[in-house]
Amino acid sequence: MKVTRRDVLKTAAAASAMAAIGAPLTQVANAAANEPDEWVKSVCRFCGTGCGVMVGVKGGKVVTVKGDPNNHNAGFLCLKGALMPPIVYSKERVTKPYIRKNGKLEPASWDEAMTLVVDKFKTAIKEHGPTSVAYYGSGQALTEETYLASKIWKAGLGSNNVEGNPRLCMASAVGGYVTTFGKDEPCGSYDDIDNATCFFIIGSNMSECHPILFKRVAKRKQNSPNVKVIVVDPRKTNTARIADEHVSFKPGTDLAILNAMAHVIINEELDNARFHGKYCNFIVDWKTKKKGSFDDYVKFLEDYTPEKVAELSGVPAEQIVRIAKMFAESSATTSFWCMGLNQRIRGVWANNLVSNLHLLTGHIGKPGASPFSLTGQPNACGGVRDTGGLCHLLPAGRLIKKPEHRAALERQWGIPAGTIAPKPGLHTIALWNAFSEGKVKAMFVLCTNPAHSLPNVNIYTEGMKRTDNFMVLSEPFMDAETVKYCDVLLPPAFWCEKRGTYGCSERRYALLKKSVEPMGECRSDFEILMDFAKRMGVDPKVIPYKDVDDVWNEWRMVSAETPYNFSGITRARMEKESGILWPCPTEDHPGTKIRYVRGEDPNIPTDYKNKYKFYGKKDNKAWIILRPYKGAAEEPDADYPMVLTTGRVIDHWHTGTMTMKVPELRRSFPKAYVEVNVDDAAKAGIKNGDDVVLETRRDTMTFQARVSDVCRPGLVFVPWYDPNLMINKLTLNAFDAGSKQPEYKICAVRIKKA
Ligand SMILES: Nc1nc2c(c(=O)[nH]1)N[C@H]1C(S)=C(S)[C@@H](COP(=O)(O)OP(=O)(O)OC[C@H]3O[C@@H](n4cnc5c(=O)[nH]c(N)nc54)[C@H](O)[C@@H]3O)O[C@H]1N2
Ligand SMILES: Nc1nc2c(c(=O)[nH]1)N[C@H]1C(S)=C(S)[C@@H](COP(=O)(O)OP(=O)(O)OC[C@H]3O[C@@H](n4cnc5c(=O)[nH]c(N)nc54)[C@H](O)[C@@H]3O)O[C@H]1N2
Ligand code: SF4
Ligand SMILES: [Mo]
Repeated sequence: MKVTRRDVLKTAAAASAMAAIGAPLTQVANAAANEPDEWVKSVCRFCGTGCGVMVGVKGGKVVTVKGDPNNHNAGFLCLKGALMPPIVYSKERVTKPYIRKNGKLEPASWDEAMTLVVDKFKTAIKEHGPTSVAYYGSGQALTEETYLASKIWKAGLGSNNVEGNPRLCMASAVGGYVTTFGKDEPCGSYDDIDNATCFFIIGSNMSECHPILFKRVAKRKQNSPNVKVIVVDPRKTNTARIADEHVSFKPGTDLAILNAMAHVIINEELDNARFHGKYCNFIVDWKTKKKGSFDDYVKFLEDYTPEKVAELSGVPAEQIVRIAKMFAESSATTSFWCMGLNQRIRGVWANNLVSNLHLLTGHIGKPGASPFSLTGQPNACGGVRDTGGLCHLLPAGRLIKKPEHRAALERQWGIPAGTIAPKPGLHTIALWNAFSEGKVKAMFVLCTNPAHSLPNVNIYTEGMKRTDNFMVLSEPFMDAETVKYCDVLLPPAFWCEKRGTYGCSERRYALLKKSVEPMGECRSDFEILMDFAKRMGVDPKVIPYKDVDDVWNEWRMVSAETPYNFSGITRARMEKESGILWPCPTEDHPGTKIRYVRGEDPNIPTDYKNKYKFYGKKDNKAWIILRPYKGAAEEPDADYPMVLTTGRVIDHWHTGTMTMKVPELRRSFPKAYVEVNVDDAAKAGIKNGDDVVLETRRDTMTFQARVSDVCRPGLVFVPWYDPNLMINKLTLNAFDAGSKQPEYKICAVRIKKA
């Protein structure tokens, strides 16, 4: 049957609207206007759900995509995924290198551009030492690209200044998992959705940010009416609309709510003493790692009675009791969380507190029961967390600061002992502060748009304007904000124009095959980084790669000695299969859906004495860490009486460089706005559509009001996708002491009608 583009979009538009409430999506892109010559297996460019896509190619061009029926998304895609092709051919594509001359970007040859880049990096290292150069990458770069960049800097240039946007995104989740379990990354898989009888969704707007996963949750609920959904979010999001219990609270007080739930669970004797007695330690003081007893925990929780917490948080005590019982009494509870917990100055603590509930009740390590942190970007788990693309990490969960970990990598990489510098590099905010202060001299920015995405961004764009520092940017679109500030602009191959892997939220790694040739003079980020390293004189032994497959095979080898173990995830398997979940020690291993459980997790001997082994910790026990409630960095006060929070909408991706190019997506959200509660609006005399001035201690900006019941009173929300209304001029750059992740989710603001 011949189907027109209009038909596709009609279905797609309906699908987009319905995705928000979890109604079934049609396989929109299946109804392709053009029947392609070839379908190439790949992965969606956008969120951490990691949907498999089939890229339709005709005459050497991408003409359409459809969902991969063999991947976890079972052929479904959301609108963003379905509408990727026009982005590739945008008129804004950067197709040749540029050098800034007298303030203007002028076309240059690759050789001119790279000669200048290398000259700046070499001069910086010569005059100011290796810590004056940095790499700032992305959870959207391919695994092989991030692994390579991290190795070039740490093993080749002697600089541990390797950072990227995952610091803004997943750092608190890493901190949470590592402190609780001793190892990063979720222990369950997406299949848990089909077995859970209670979903505890906190600080995640899944329906808009992980739509295809949310669809699976909604389907589970629809098919099994006993399944309960709890949504803990100060906004009544689309996710909250399917909830049995929507818990709205004063932003930031969810730490107390989580402790109050533990209080209720113990009070009602709904804890699983057999589980936590055998498999958990209670850590009463994180600094000294002092172990205590269950009784110490009970005592600690006395401060968190539902009544006390009701007063603090604004949640009725009875609702706290109800959700605690729902969580504990279900046969299998899965928690999902995302930036509402991570982007907080107590992000790591918030992560610990969710895991505490799972450990207290034993809702872990069985089908349908797991504490599951949703990853935002398509490869934040993959490229960055797993292969060590941050300033304190080495591949496979090893740490720069540990001599034995550095030695292990030096041995595996065949480089002289002592090559890797012992001191971690600068974390993202410290790094951009140092760049703005002229202390870091040369920055390589790749696959991220920091001039839009950093918090309190005016400071950093001022810093980017300095003439005594240097920034090279690899960016496919001329209208990306950071292009305004770079000294050299390089044209990268985009998504389907290159080959490599993404690792999504559930530890699933899948291959993106190259579908078409790169446009113009574009080169893959792998090729760009290899060229850079060679010109920098990095020892060929450090970068012995012909192509990305060589990098992948090295990563398999490097991971093999660790519980990550990718040995069995060969390129040949990836070509055929639609993603494999690590650990996967052998070529005939199916991949791991449940970690830390004997018989499921290949890291545990089949004759191990116990069912569970939390091998990330020396004593094989998970840690229930006693974390108190602490407020936000900038609480509302008399001058700035309201809370500003920021986040996402279903149809746009981050800084809008890609989704703003798709007419259908742009039309649905053309411009940023401010969500105001009806009562607050009435008090301030604000009507729907009025211009409203938002003022924080950083900056002032005007947005159109959307008056609704989505935000609770006292809270306003602004989506951050709009380059013309960058809310990050107003947000705060305070960060979590452990994870160094900024508190994008809470700052103080005052609003008035314009
Ligand atoms: N459509 C779309 N999808 C995306 C992305 C995108 O740009 N667009 N980006 C991807 C990326 S990288 C990420 S990290 C994820 C982010 O995915 P999410 O974290 O789900 O999205 P956000 O909108 O940033 O924030 C989630 C929720 O946190 C709530 N929140 C605010 N303050 C608090 C608080 O104090 N406590 C709690 N519990 N909640 C609070 C907000 O009201 C909001 O609904 O999305 C991924 N998916
Ligand atoms: N206010 C506020 N700010 C936030 C957040 C928030 O919730 N609120 N969330 C934070 C989070 S969770 C995240 S993850 C960050 C994301 O922040 P960014 O990473 O800065 O945002 P993106 O728009 O995803 O930027 C990716 C860039 O890479 C380009 N690109 C696409 N493909 C390629 C490629 O193959 N190679 C290269 N070299 N470039 C490519 C895109 O055009 C785009 O400019 O923002 C953070 N900022
Ligand atoms: S849910 Fe995420 S991965 Fe799946 S199609 Fe949509 S944006 Fe892509
Ligand atoms: Mo993110």
